[in-house]
This record gives sequence, C-alpha cells and structure tokens, in this order.
Amino acid sequence: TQPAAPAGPAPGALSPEEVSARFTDIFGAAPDGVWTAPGRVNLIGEHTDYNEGFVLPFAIDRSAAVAVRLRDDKTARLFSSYGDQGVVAVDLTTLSHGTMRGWTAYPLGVVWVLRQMGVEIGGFDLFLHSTVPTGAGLSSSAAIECAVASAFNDLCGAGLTANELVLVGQRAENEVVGAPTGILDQSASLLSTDGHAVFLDCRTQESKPVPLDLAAEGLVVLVVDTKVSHAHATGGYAARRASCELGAEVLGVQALRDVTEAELPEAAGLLDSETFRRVRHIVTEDRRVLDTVAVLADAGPSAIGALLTASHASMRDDFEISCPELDLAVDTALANGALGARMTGGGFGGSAIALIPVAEEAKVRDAVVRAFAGAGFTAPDIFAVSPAQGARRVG
Ligand code: GAF
Repeated sequence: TQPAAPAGPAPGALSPEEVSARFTDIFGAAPDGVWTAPGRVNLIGEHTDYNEGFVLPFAIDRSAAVAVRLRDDKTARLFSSYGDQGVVAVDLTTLSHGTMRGWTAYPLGVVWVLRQMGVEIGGFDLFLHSTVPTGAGLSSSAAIECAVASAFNDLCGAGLTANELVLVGQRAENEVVGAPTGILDQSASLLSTDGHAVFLDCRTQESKPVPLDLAAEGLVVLVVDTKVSHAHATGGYAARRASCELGAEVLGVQALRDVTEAELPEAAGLLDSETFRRVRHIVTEDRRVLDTVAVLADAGPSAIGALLTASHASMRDDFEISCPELDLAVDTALANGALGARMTGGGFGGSAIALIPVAEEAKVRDAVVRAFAGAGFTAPDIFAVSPAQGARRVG
C-alpha cells in the first residue's frame, strides 16, 4: 500500500496565538483562554442517534476556535470572523430566545442552557473563528457549541463531564436554535480522539474509540461538499424524526433501537409503507454500524466500503434524505475507484464521503468535478479529512 500524505492545515486556520491576538485587537485585552472543537463526518449510522441506536463518527481537522474573557458586568460582546457584522453586544439580564439571532444563537444558546443549569456566567467577551464550512453537513454549529461549552465549563469551574457537555450543546440546538437533532454531532466533537472514530451507543452515551489509521492503509476519506445547503430547523429532518417516533409507537417499543431485523417482516404488516421504509432504514443502519465496527477490527478500513455504500442506498431509497447532487457524488466516486461512498449527516444536501485508495484520489476528484459540471450543478468543494482530536483548551 502507498502511504497517504498527511492533510495540511485547514484553509483559513489560525494558531491559538493568532486567535488570541485577534481577540486582543478586537476587545483591547488578552483573553482568559482559547478553546477549539472540531466538526465531524459520520462514517456510518445516520438518523440512528435520536432512535437511541449506534453511530460511528470522527472529528475532522476543521474546527471552531473561541477566545473568551470574563467581564465584571452583565454584558456579552461577541465577534465572529464568519461575516462582517462587527461586535454584537447583548445584555445578559434580558437574554431570551428572541435576542439570540444568527450565529450568536449558538454561543448564546450554550450560555443560556448553562445558566438554566445553575452555572453562574456573568458578562464576557468572545471571539469565534471557524474553519468548518457552514451548511455543508459537517457540524459547524456543534463545533461552536462544543468550543463555547468547553470554555465556560473551564472558566466557571462548572465541572461538567464531556457527556454532560454533549447534552448542553444538544439542548442549545433543540431549545434555542429550534432544530430537533440528536447527540451525534456534539458527541463527535467532544469525544473524538486523534486517529480514531468514536463508536457511540446513543441510548447509554457509552462510547469507545475505534482506531482508524487511514494513511497506514493507503486510504483517504474525501468529503464532497455539494454546496446544496440544508436546514435542520425545518422540514425534512423533523418529518423523518416524527416518522421514526410514529413507527416506535405503533410497534410498541421505546425507540427503534429495540426493533431487530428479524422483526421487520411483521412490522411491514403493522405500518403504512412509508413509515415502514423509514423504520427499515433505522433498523438496518444500526446493524451496519455494528458490522462496520466488527469489520474494522477484523480486516481494517479497506474492508468497510460495501457497508458505507449500502448505507447510502438505504438513505436514498428507504429514508429518502439524499438528493441528486449527493447521489451523483456517490455514484461517480464508486465508478472511479472508491471502495465505498455515502452521504453523511442529516441529508437533504450537505456532503458525501468517499473512502478511496490514495492512488485513485486524483481520478475520483477529477471525475466528480466533471460529473457536476456535466449535470449543470454548482461546482462542489472536495477535500480530504482525517480523524482528529476532539474539543480541548489550546491556549
Ligand atoms: C444531524 C443531526 F444534528 C444529528 O443529530 C443526526 O441526527 C444527523 O443529522 C443524522 O445522523 O447532523
């Protein structure tokens, strides 16, 4: 096998010292600290999280960095390098859902949840710089939530565990942003370790690192960001979650995690055909996650391709959360040497991943770019990712 070259720093990445210096330029004094939290790709296990099932994500080498300094008053001042919006000042004594808008809903949402939990947070200045592309299905919002939650956990001595911080981020997403999401993204961002995927049981929050040394196997995971943006606060995501809850209710189980593949024929007789297909995706996807973990241990990453591709077919045909751009990315990658490929994340746009021998990488990239141009789609952004370290203090 041919060893892969390590991926370089993410475009636009700043060192912790640079983040700290930017903070000082903006707010006129040095921060109390700097924290980072990564985005993620999900290797397999989609929409299984809120069905109390299994997921296998890994953090990617693109992350959100926040520098924070506590203030003596009740004012929050926030600045992000995302857009040219300048400093946003918020009076924390009147913090409510209505005052948390745009990107500030993520850091302020986390602060709101922590305060609801009794963590005493007064005023603060916060600078955010992220290299996780937004709207690409790579958990840019969870990266912000987890960096901010880690910062205040440390600065305010809250003493919350990583699993508790996962739930803080999820509550911010559910209750403030309004997206009915599960714990996949925050878990990946907080629990990942360098060179590993995280195998997570979403019912118990038990997790274990699974070695994923792609480079040693001469493999690369390419992300194809289709540029079709998705929004989980509305529409399809919530509808899929509702279908799953209906399925569990009709089948008389706490969650679809409790349905086995052997029970699917019987379930078909009890459910309408659309709900049945939603249920079948979840039940088979849980099994594919377990199979992927087993195959990784026995035979390594070059043997998991068929499971990834089967997962995509299930999301396309049964869960119906793919789109023409994602299908084209997957099909083109497979036709040009990928061992497996699938959409990743919530769906309805966002990104696909492809597992590729390094020797085929250029061919796959070129073929996907040409296929998108040929179909009249917006040019995708294609880049390699490797399993990275989760949230931590860096300065
Ligand atoms: C989004 C959600 F935020 C996650 O909780 C998860 O449900 C995922 O979609 C689908 O697996 O990323």
